[in-house]
Amino acid sequence: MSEPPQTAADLAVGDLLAGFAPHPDDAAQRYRDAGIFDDRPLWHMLEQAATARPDAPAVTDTGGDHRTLSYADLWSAALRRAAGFAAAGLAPGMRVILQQHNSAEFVITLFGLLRAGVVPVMTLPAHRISEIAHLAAGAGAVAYVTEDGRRGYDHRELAAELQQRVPAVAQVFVAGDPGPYRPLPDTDPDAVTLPDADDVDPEAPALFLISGGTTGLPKLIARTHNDYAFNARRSAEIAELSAADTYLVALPGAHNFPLCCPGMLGMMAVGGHVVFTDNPSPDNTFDLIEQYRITVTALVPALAQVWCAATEWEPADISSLRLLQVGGAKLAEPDAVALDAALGDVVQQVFGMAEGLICYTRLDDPRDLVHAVQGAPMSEFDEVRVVDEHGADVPDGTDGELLVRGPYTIRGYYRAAEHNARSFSADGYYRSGDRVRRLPSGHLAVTGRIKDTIVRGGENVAADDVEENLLAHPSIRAAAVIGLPDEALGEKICAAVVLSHDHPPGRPLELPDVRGFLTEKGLASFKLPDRLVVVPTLPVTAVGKIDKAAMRASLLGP
Ligand code: OOB
Repeated sequence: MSEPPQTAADLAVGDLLAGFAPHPDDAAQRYRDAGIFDDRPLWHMLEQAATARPDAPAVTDTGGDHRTLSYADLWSAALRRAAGFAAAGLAPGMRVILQQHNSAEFVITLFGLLRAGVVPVMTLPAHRISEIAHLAAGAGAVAYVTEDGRRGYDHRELAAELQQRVPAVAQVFVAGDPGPYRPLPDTDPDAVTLPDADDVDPEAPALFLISGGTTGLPKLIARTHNDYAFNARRSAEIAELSAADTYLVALPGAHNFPLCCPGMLGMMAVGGHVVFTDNPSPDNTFDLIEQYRITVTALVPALAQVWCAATEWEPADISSLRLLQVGGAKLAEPDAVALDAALGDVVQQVFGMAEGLICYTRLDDPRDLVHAVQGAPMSEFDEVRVVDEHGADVPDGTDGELLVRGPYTIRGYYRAAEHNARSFSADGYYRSGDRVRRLPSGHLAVTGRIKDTIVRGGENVAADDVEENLLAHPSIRAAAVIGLPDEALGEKICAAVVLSHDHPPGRPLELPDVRGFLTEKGLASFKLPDRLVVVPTLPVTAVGKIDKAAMRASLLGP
């Protein structure tokens, strides 16, 4: 007797799993036994909220018409979109590049894809052809879901280039004016067959996040139904979210932080209201906070600093804000203190990564601890090690590299065997590349990046060491230090700085001033910058991390 023919879904799911590194069975069972893995598809949380609180507001757009969808509206829109994708031939297990700005449409598309069993690759609006083509090829994507040119960049042009470079991307769906492509599809869900919850392997990838590395091309991070749902639920617990909360998505919604830490998925887990904006500047967001009585939001440190300053002049009443999460890059202690003073003890530090581990300061931690550390792991099942350059554990209070393994941390990047051999230990720990110090309480302070060093004349100089000392200069508000090629030294130290408001206008800040200051602070002479550039702002990546690759490129010239 011959085997039954394989369906498109069988083939696509098989292909999805090729190159995916799952949790070992015994670990997954342990997490299941502990209730961490609930063996449900990720979309279950929206379906459940739509059942429990159908009429409650789920999502609001603030870009155009301030449209609000209830949970029942959102779920039925997601089902129609799921049916549309299924009718267009997208089968469960297939991968699709998703690139849409913060909006209700973005959530409808995301849950439409999830409900159809299609696996979205969560790219950011700022990604361009080099990243999108790389991610599409790496994921084996068969479609690109994006938007028209109304937001200052025409993604339909990117689509044309993408289909040339990665012909497997056979279909393009466009929000707004589709041009030569297809509009976002919506169909009667009764007209097609969508997968049942039982058809979904909860240990298989539900979606792909993009690694936040600031050098090289991004890598694909497969997050499973089980691990990502836990990420959302546990984060919501720590933030003490309830249906009474309103969360403002001000960072790009496809990033792990506003998506799931707790972000919009955490809010769905409790049936709260999510408000979207594309414009995180205080003149816009403060009005939204007042209008919607926003209680929680998430920012990167550079934006948080802007918000802090704006409390001086923005008239809007933002007293509803009870939790301001700051993460993605290190929040300097004085900035944390200033934020709490300006906004009323609302700061929560978040140290997280798309690869998994999320650390939060807790709502009842003493404020001076909240200001000084980046958080403690969210789960007791997180296995954190801090190791020296030989891989040996260091005692608490000593700097070392953070290694982590646990229920929601990946065991390998997707389809990246060579890279995984370097980034993961044989026993499954992810080598984060972050330098941290652990306190006896379990809280972590991030002290830098392991590999962010400059080798100057044979001496190793940690960039963050110089940066931290530069920040102590009264004229310097922000600083980034990179190595530039030098014939004599191998590398020389270049410091890019942004002047503070205290710097006397009209007087340039010169290299000898800075070197003198650092010498007085006791910095070794080989760590002193060889070159100083004063810049209006430091270049940042799509999610606000200092972009040292871009800095290097602009300082080296063409
Ligand atoms: C978040 O995720 P990614 O994947 O964009 O970037 C992760 C990296 C970390 O390995 C670390 O180097 C840095 O970003 N980072 C921080 C930090 N939070 C992230 N460095 C110092 N202090 C912090 N608080 O950035 C991310 C994901 C989920 C929640 C929050 C941030």
